[in-house]
Amino acid sequence: MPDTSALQSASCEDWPGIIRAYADLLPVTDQTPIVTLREGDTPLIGSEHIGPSLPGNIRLFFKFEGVNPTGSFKDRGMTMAVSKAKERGVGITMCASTGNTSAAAAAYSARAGMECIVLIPQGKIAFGKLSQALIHGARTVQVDGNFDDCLRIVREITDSYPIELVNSLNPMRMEGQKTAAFEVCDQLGHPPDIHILPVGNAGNITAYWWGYLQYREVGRIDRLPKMIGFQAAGAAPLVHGEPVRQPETIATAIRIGDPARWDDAMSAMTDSGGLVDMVTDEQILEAYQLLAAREGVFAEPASATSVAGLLKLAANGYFDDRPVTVVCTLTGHGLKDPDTAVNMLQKPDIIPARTEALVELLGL
Ligand code: AN7
Repeated sequence: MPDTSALQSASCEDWPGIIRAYADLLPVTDQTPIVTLREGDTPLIGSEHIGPSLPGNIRLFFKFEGVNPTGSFKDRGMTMAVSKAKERGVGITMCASTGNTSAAAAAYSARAGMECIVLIPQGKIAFGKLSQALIHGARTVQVDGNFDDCLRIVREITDSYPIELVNSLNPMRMEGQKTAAFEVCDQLGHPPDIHILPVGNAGNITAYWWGYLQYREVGRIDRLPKMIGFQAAGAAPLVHGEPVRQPETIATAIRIGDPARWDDAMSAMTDSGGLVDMVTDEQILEAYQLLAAREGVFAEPASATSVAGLLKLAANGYFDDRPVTVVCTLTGHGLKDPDTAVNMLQKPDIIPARTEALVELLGL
């Protein structure tokens, strides 16, 4: 007899996706239709180069969220948001996005048989992300404005029409994204001492904190990490303490001037004994290249912000000689934004199709 209970794992033994894996800690029932692409269970990769090269006594890990089904951490939130919307019979989802949210919303809505509408800042999202929104069939609209303008319009529309907002203002998005903190604890066998994240709309750092708090509450961990957020210097409202009207950064994913989860994220960082700071685009690109060239991990520029932040902290003497476990979340895959990689590096040499030409070029 086929098993029809929605909360049972599907018949294969694979990872069942974050909702089934953590159903006891999420607001789902066996009535919830689970819309999943088997997101989560992402690797916690030990650093071979960057960690050992830093002063102090740092055990460094990368939580590589780029290997989720649509290539970013947004899938964790979206499986929850779309499943719960489907449970209530909603037919249309909508979001504002710097790219990754729209990719995930488009994919999970397609999977659920729902329509999806995405608003993106014109010309300011990475090409891979645009391709995802389009190929998954989302009604994709470019706005002559920035992310904050897009989100304002989306809030107004979803307040007035029966359309589900699937930005991280939606509490179900936060529920899903918490599971990344659960996984980190399960993978390490304990919580990290310090968790560093890039901050844009400020949902993810908030969700991790809530995840750690819940894991402690249910007794699966007995202490909490310090939460440290890094913003891009041209889009650092939390650092300045006021909205940035014209945010600008190469890390387009976090080109956000007025984060929706502002207060929650500040509480997460303050309550945990962490901090918020910023790094320049140069520091972001340096970390981006270092991760790819020395660790073999290709994450998108916004993701490298966490590592750039770690390098900045280390250079400023933040770490003493006590052993610490540090996790940097790498939020999205580098293939999302191939243009940034190709444009910052030397173009490949071209040779005629003769072996001697290669021998000469390589100086063999
Ligand atoms: C790769 O897709 O806001 O602080 O609209 O794509 O939770 O916003 C993306 C954000 C970090 C920041 N890294 O997370 C969107 C969007 C990557 C991202 C962030 C984003 P939040």
